[in-house]
Amino acid sequence: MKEKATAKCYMSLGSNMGDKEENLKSAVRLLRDSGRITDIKASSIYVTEPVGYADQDDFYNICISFDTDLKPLELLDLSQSIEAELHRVRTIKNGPRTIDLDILLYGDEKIKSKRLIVPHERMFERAFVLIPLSELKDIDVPIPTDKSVKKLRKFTF
Ligand code: PH2
Ligand code: MG
Ligand code: MG
Repeated sequence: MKEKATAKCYMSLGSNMGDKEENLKSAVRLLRDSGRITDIKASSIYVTEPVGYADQDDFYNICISFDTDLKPLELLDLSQSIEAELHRVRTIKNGPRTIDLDILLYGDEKIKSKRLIVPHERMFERAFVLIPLSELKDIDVPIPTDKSVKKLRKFTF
């Protein structure tokens, strides 16, 4: 049988409400359990100061890489269904959330549609994205970074 074409993707995940580490684990397990995502690799967990809206708890952030046969908008749909399942409620823009899944890179595609922009528009200015991502991909991380991003421990799911 012909193998389905897959793309290598990178995602940033963040949580700053409830059991943050468990929220990250649940999200990665739900991605895996979709059956459409293979070869998941995860960075360490980082504790990061909120960027943007400041009056909220610190985040736990990770990055993951994986292969998928989902098309970009299908991957976005899956991410948003996982956010809904983990009880993310959208209130304040950039405010507290149980889980946020952001597509950073999808193969080497450049996408500008109403729902999705890839590469993620703000990824190159965010230390909480670039530092975990640098564990998975050879990229330049600008230093010094503006906000505190501290490695906490290895992440397993
Ligand atoms: N996500 C945001 C806004 N600010 N700050 C940190 N430290 N980590 C995040 O994941 C984060 C943020 C919007 O999604
Ligand atoms: Mg985000
Ligand atoms: Mg998001």
